Amino acid sequence: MINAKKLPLLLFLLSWACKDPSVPSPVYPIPTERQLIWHKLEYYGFIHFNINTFTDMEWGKGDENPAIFDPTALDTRQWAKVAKEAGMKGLIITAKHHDGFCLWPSKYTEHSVKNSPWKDGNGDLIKELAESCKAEGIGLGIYYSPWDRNHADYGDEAYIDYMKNQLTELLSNYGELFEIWFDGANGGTGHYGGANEERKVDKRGYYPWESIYELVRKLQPNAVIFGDAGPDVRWVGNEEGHAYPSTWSNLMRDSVYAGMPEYSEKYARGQENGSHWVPAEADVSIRPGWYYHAYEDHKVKSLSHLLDIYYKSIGQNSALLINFPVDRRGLIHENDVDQIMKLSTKIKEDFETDLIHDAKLTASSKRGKGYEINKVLDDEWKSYWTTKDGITNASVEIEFPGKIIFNRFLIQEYIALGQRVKEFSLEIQTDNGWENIYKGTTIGAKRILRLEDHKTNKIKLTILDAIAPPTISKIGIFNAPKLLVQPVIHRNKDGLVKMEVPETGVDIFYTLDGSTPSIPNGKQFTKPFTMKHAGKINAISIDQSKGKFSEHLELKFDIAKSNWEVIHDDPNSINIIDDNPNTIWTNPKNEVVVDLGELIHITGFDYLPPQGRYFGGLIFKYRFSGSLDGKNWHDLAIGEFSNIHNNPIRQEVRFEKVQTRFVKLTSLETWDGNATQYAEIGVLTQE
Ligand code: FUL
Repeated sequence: MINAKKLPLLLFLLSWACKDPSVPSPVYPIPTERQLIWHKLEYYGFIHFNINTFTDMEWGKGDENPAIFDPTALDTRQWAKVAKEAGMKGLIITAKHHDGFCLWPSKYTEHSVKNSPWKDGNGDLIKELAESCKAEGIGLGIYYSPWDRNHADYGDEAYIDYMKNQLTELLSNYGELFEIWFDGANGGTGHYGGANEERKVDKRGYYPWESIYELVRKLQPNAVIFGDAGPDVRWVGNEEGHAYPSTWSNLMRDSVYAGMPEYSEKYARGQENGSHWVPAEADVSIRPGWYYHAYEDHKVKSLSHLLDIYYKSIGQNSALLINFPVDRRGLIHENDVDQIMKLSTKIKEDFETDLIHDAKLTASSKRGKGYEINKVLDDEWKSYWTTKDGITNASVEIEFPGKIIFNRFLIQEYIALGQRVKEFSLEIQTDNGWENIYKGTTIGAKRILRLEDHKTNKIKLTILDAIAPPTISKIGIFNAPKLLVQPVIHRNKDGLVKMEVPETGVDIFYTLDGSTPSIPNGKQFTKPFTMKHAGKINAISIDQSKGKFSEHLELKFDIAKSNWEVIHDDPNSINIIDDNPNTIWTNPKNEVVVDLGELIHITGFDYLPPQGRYFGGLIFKYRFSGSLDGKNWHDLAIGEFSNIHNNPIRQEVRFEKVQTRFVKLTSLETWDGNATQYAEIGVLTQE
């Protein structure tokens, strides 16, 4: 019998037991509201377009004549459309780069579009882009270089006023901005109003960052500020676009300053015990350079490279900022558009179906109502699973009605309460029990594991260690289709042929008779083989489980260079006949002789200029000669490689069939007057 006197106490105890569990306490540091909004952007674009586009430089000196800024078909709407269609949430534009040239008609300088022929000096590129971004529903951000190689006062107090005045213009006149990007490169040689000297600044003390940040906060309260040291978003420490398997959003911010030499090594990964929330942003250009150079038209990153960047940035707790070097017309080049669209199609494909919705989830620790494990299934950040206070080790079993195949595992922490997970593992159930397939460290805003195919009906996620009870807002499981790109084929000097694809589980089929390969017609590539003669290799990548295949690749090879010899003492001269496009030779003389090892009929020759990012000595005017004995020479071709400096691809020259044993390539003139460089030279034997 219930004692009536004790009833109030019992009711109290009952209501206490049924009470909703409390919100887990935050683990500091935590993101600000503006950082949380920024986290959701995840992927946005960079535009490098400026006076450098017209000087073909990466870093302008500041002495450029604004009259050269003259795009012929500038269309900021095209930029915004490309970004939007690619899935990007905004664009950041180089309003002023190190050369000081301004894309808006700033009141405070003559080094700007107002003195250019573009729109007769009446144009305002920032305004045009702001309108285009608005029309496409994406955000706008501003890159502003603190270093200014044009300004006479750079290095003095007066320049700081100039900087603040310019920032006031940029932050007041173009609507809401989502990010202000301060570059870490600071001080060095420059024009500086005609002084033409080197100016070093004290990286810690010269810029009054606190008052600059105050100005940004006042004029753009919702914008995040990017810099090596944040304060809101930090540099990832490389320009290759990747974060790290362990990436913390916490940073010892007060120990970092812009342009510090040890930053990449010591701070770029963040720190578990970092004092401030300063998440990473990975920046990378879609081409080798940040600015447009026609000679990089054939160097736009491949789909497999871009996909790698995506998984290593967004998939490793970082935002991703991909740069488009807008060309001299004022457009994102067709090649860049093609590649970025391929990336967006592939990402959509990879995450099309989340298999987790068919599964039953069980968590080892339950906090209670409002924090159940099924909270990881929706797309709402604010709904998350967490454990009881004090529990920092817990697991989740994900059970499917039957066996599934998966190769991507996506997980997100509810970062509004701080980044917590320090160590986790992933297991699958096999006939022999649980098998570990991954052991990792941080998760953060998003972690995506790019795995091999695994077949199972049960997956177990274990949080092995965390700073505080884990708060997991999303888990996703996907079976991404294989990346089916053309195989990469390489034949070495001795004629050994190798073929590669970027993903496991993809097979290569090829033919040597010129026909298109397929599964019945073609041989599967299993190991390198030798092909010394001239011929064609046709190859495709096939995902046999799905019956899907890539576009086919046809490569023509001439005779292998196995018996060839460069007649020169320099051991590096071999680089020009090693059939490796990445090795080069710089020839102090202007001619080189190659012994082909036997008498052969040739119908032409080819020259591959150096393929690295920085090169010189490209042959402009040439003479190609042949000899039976290496002493008596006769000219076979004389001519010029007219556009090689813009487009440094393989050059092929044909002539009447002739028998020869020695060949000589003479560089009558190089494009820049420097000593001749070669990646490869070869002969053609086919008609
Ligand atoms: C660097 C700059 O020096 C490059 O030119 C480029 O703008 C890149 C995004 O940042 O620090």
